[in-house]
Amino acid sequence: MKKLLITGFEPFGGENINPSWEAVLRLGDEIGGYALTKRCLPVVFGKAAEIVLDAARELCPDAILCVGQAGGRSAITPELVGINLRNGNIPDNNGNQPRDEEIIAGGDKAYFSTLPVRKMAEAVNAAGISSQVSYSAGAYVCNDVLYSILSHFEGTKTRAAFVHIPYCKEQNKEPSMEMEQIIRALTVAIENMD
Ligand code: PCA
Repeated sequence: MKKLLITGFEPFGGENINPSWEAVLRLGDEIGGYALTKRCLPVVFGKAAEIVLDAARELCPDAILCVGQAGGRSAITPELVGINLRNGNIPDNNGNQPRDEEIIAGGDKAYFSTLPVRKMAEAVNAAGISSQVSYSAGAYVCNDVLYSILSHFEGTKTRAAFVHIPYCKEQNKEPSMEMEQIIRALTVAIENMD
């Protein structure tokens, strides 16, 4: 069976939960021919990516899918691109707030996701859950992770992508999505990664 490393994040920005980890935690252990290994990441620039890369060194996964909360979005949004930029509108959970810094000094400006994000978004939509490809993962910790893993695995067989999800209903913020729908959407996305 193929191996998928899948991650969510701890809460940040004053929230009590992060729906990304809540959803990842509730995913089945095997989906679409992949055995899932799950990790919860800190919302800390640099550290989050380090944990993904350490886990990947141990696991040697065929694919890596990182999931994060994007408050304000109403759809499941697989990210097409990670950019070499760190900028925090709020401090991370360690109090760092970089301003227009590079993630990798002198690194390539951007990398495209190596999993089929458009196919994944279309499949989620076809399952009746709103989804569209996003062309910006922002410049906060999620983009930091996406850029770092795409840079690290460039030219290798390990494919990677990032999926942003809306708030879940329990957070009492709008727009939001039912947790069951988020779990279903991630399941369908994983079933359509090949
Ligand atoms: N969302 C943030 C970081 C952690 C998360 O779940 C982001 O979009 O960068």
